[in-house]
Amino acid sequence: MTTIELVQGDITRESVDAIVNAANSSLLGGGGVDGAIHRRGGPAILEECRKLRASRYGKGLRTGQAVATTAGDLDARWVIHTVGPVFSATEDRSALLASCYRESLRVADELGARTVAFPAVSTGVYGWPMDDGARIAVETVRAADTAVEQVRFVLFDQQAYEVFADRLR
Ligand code: AR6
Repeated sequence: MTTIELVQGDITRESVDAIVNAANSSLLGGGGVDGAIHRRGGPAILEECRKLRASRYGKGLRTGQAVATTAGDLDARWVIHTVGPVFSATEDRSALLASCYRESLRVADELGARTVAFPAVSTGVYGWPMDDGARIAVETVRAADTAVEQVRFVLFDQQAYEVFADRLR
């Protein structure tokens, strides 16, 4: 049984087994939550991302997939990097967004992580509407077959927090 918690704040401040990063396929960092995780987590994360690119992800991590690295200086054991889909008004990409949550939990299970913090994947630079992003996040985690005991959605602002809170009700 996985319990779901909501927190408003900065995900890089969370103490959990694994923090999920809304990355891009290059795995080499970016803005938003990705930039914040690399800044606070320090160079060890990027170093491991580079090694992953050299060994397994030369063409990049595909949308909807997830892979783990060290969490560097963060108060977590691992960062799980996942690549959300860019929102499209003409094409339904929600299965890819659901895959980000499912695959991240699958990787968490492989690692033996029991507590996992997620940001609202794709709802920033990638343009996904918060309400729909929250729906997919909550539905997918609720339906997941996982040994993770606690999922914490960490929402950056009050508005995102309220949208997730509505979805959880
Ligand atoms: N803690 C929690 N949530 C955050 C934080 C934080 N420190 N910073 C931002 N958010 P985004 P995406 C929220 O843009 O849409 C990057 O450049 C933010 O308000 O980080 O998946 C990557 O390298 C939003 O609700 O990720 C990719 O190129 C949510 O996190 C691209 O952006 C996701 O916003 C991925 O875009």
